[in-house]
Amino acid sequence: DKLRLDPPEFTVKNYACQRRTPLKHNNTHLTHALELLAESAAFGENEGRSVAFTRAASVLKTLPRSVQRIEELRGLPCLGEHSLRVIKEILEYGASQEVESTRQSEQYQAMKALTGIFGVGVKTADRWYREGVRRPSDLMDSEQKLNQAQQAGLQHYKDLNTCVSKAEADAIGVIVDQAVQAVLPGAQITLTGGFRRGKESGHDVDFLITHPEEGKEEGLMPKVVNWLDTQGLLLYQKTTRNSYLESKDGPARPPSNMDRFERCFSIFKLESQSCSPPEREKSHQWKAVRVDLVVSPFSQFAFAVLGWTGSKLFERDLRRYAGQVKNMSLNSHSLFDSHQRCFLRATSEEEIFSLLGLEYIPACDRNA
Ligand code: TTP
Ligand code: MN
Ligand code: MN
Ligand code: MN
Repeated sequence: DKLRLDPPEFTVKNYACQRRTPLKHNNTHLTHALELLAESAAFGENEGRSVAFTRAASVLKTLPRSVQRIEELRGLPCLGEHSLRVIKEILEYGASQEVESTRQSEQYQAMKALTGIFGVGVKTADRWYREGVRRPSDLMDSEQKLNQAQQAGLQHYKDLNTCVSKAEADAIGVIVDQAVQAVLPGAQITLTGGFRRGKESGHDVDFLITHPEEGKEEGLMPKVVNWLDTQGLLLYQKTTRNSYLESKDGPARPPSNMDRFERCFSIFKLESQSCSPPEREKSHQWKAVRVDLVVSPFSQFAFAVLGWTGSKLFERDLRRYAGQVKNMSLNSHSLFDSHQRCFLRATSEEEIFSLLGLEYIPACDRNA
């Protein structure tokens, strides 16, 4: 048992917000497998199991080199028995039977295809699956009632399942900035989501809009949306107004991880870029791109940027850490200290990390 006396190969902190997770790492063959199991668990509405696999994958992303032997993982957090078994199988045989059979299964493939339709969540996809629907095309001539989002999602299925490039995200940024400046000069837009974390492609483009003069941002979204729509740039949009102030349960305890900013889930009609590739000319000259717009009051901006930069697991662990370790409550609007019974102000992400007693993690290292 000499092995047991050796010091652990790696040390990794418990919460994703306590460690650096770069975009590129050395264990993608393992993390892809675990993330597929996480996705499949989510399709089965087993959130606990899904998060467990996601956490296990995330720990492997922080390791400085590729794992060769299961023994190297001794002492690492968040690696449950099931995840370890899958990792071991892949290290020994090159693949996991469970992962491969899940990948091939009719249910996984159908759920993947159906939840890939904008506006379709796991519950709807699962109901359709039980009614015999397998692919988006099955919905075209079926009796199934589709809401407006789902109709748009089906109509633009191919485009919306083609990755958005950084160049396309930047082109959208130019348009959003034009719209925002036209209706409220001096307003500021910030690219958030995966692109802020340094991703080279994404499933959508996320923007946060604010104005340095508190209050000027009120009612901004409908004006921006109207400007974009008038220019013929929107294929779909659903605007939700700010529900922060009028809610009864107070700012410290939002009902879920959903925030209450004025927001717009949209589909942009993006004209193809100047160097239009030939395959575009054959079909159409534009591409449907999912864009999320969020408006934040200036006083909440730092919390909003932090909350909208992700990754989802990083956000989840930030909030869990705040609650479990610091007895504080963090969301995209504020930080509440339950012990002192007061809100803690911050004007930058650095300040929020510091208030939480955390080392600052730059956006590019939040790819947990
Ligand atoms: P996403 O756009 O879903 O994810 P992403 O940008 O990290 O990755 P992708 O490339 O696939 O687009 O969400 C971005 C962030 O926004 C994420 O950290 C969670 C946050 N968010 C909220 O805070 N509230 C919400 O209601 C939603 C939908 C997202
Ligand atoms: Mn995104
Ligand atoms: Mn996403
Ligand atoms: Mn988004």
